[in-house]
Amino acid sequence: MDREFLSNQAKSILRANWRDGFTIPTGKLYPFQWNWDSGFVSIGLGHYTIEKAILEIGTLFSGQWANGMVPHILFHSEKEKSYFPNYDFWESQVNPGAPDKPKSSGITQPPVHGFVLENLLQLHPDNERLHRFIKKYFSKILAYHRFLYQYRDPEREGLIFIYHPWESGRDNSPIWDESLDRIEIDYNQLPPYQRRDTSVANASERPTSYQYDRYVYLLQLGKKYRYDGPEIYQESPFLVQDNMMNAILIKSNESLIRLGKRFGLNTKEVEEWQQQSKRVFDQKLWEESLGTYTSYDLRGNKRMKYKEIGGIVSLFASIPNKEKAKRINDYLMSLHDRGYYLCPSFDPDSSLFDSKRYWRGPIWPQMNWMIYKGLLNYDYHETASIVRGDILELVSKLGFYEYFESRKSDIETISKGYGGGNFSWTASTIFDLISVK
Ligand code: 9WN
Repeated sequence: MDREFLSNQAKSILRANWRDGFTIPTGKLYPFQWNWDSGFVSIGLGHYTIEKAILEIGTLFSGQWANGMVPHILFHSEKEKSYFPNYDFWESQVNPGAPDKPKSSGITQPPVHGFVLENLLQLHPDNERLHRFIKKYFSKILAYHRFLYQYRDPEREGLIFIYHPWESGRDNSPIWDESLDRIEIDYNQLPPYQRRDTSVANASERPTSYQYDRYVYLLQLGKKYRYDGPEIYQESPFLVQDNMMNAILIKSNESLIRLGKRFGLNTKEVEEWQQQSKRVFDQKLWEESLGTYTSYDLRGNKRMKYKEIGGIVSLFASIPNKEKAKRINDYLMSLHDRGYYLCPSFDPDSSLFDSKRYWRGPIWPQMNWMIYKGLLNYDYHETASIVRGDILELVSKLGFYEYFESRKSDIETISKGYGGGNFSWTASTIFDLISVK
């Protein structure tokens, strides 16, 4: 691995993807600002321009709704038409608390911003501008978490739900299949639409039309109820307490508590959420027979019994005790020993595994970044170094793609990664990982 070459390339990708105050994930496929992408990007930017790192998050929160939600996409340009569903399909103005500008989607994504700000502070402990930013944005992030606990946890259980696979960040993971299969599409009711992604990326690496119809169905359901109505909880066929969404929320809560204490801000509310969430996550989602944390299907009233990458992110949020963490670590090492790059996004032993298709098996850089940090929380240095080394090797060999092949045996026969190229979170997380000596 040529460290200097990689970091120069990473920097030039982040520069090229920078727009006016934010970074697009990749030129052709995703031409707007995405919520959790922006968080990861800010960490990379923080290494060489704290001003842009701050601006990235500031721009994202300019799209925050009055109810506290930070949307999963901000459509800063209304002229850019190359993405579906665009702002005119989402119609965020159905919710009176959605800002008129920027236009946005109506759903959210994993709330990474608390831990992102803490990471920036670790990089720049004495930067006064960053201190001021954190003090100001603390309450905005808190309002976002409050939205999640109020609107997405109506029973006040301590775990929040998602009602669209796009909220999970792991769009077409096989864990969603059963919930999506519940949806009967009436083609007289489904509005006509035209996908854009398959004209930019290889269709065999993207979700199928069966899945896309159901994504559109759920979007329409959200829109019908202004994207935050209580009817969504009552009616949505897709209603899941996602393990990763909740683990990331817990991780960001933890960061907010530390940041709040550092800057003398009130942390009472977030400490209360945190206490309950951490305990309930561990009790409700751990599946002993699989040795991992699952997601919970609120519609089907059951754990979704799959081994997949979301459960591993629990390490990043310091949720499992030592015994549980050991089972997760042993599992990762067994995959490594059997010729997989770490960490495949889905269980290679399942018939639903696909090492090439979106979220059904490939390796994702930002996931490796979180899992690397998570393993270090438990002193699993060897596994952590494999997780870091594998993603650096994949990017060195195949380029700064969105995601990568997970079978080592297949790697000699391919010359590039999958999905979008010159990808921002790939550049950003690689930048951060190579800064570790
Ligand atoms: C829908 C931007 C986003 C990521 C998601 C990833 C993919 C979008 C899509 O791209 O989702 O949000 O059109 O497939 O699954 O995690 O934030 O990079």
